[in-house]
Amino acid sequence: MSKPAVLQVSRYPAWDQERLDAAFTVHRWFEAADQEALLGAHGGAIRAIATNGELGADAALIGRLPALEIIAVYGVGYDAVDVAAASARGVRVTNTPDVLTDDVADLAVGMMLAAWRGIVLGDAWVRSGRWAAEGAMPLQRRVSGGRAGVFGLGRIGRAVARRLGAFDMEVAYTSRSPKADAEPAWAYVADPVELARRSDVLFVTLQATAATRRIVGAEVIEAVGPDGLIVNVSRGANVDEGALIRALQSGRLGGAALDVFENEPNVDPRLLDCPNLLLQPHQGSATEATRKAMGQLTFDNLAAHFAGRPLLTPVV
Ligand code: 8YV
Repeated sequence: MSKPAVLQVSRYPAWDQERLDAAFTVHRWFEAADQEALLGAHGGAIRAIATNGELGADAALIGRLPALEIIAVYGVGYDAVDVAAASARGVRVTNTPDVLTDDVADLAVGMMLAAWRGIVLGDAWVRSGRWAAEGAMPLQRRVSGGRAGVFGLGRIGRAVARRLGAFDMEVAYTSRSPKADAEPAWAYVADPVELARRSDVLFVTLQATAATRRIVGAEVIEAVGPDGLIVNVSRGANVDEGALIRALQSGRLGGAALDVFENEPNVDPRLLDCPNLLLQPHQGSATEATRKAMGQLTFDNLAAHFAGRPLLTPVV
């Protein structure tokens, strides 16, 4: 029996690539010199798209694949997939929830620690000889006992909030509604501006949708304020990057730690000159163990689909 044809939109680690190549006839969109020619030659036979959180699959691509049955996303966020276009055609969509939650939460809390304790500065202080030449580095900010806001109490937001308990932080959160599985000590604050106002650090952990675009705008950013910190591990689109840059430049926001950006991987060059800004290259889930689990789950969803078994982690 011939192997199902898969359009591979994003590059995967070698271990995932081998498994995919063994099970499917894989057409590599990401390295095709002529993507039109690839579609012309194979588009009619392609039954699955294998993609990632950043690249997804838009309506135009979905529309070019008449035999498409499933889109498997290597990532929990599927905002880059046109889910409406897929479900209108009965195309299934899967993602990789749960397996990456701890890693993303670890990085979020790590970025807070790094930002407030000046860990990057401290490293440079030793390496550059400033310690020996000038003495101790400037005093930094205490983390333990602070007030944290978690904007979006989904899986990742909850994992962040749980970790903050270990730092004796006061935790409040915003979600569409109070969450039954929130810990009793976590206060529900419906209004994001109010949440920001009462937070020393605001974690942006909400799933990105059209409705959440730039939801962390000037008003929320300025409510975090000149002594506050914003940590974003969700999607760049959830934050108004222009407003964030202006607030950092003018001191209306104390600091930010960003793992995600509006235009990845080409970040706005103005960010590079902003004070008190910690940058990471969208690496929240990027540990070997987690990426292996994500690759396995992506593959298992595809394999289940073609074997006629229930999908493991369907979105639709
Ligand atoms: C990955 C992500 O960077 O899970 C997500 O939504 O954005 C990340 O885990 C990505 O999907 C892998 O390329």
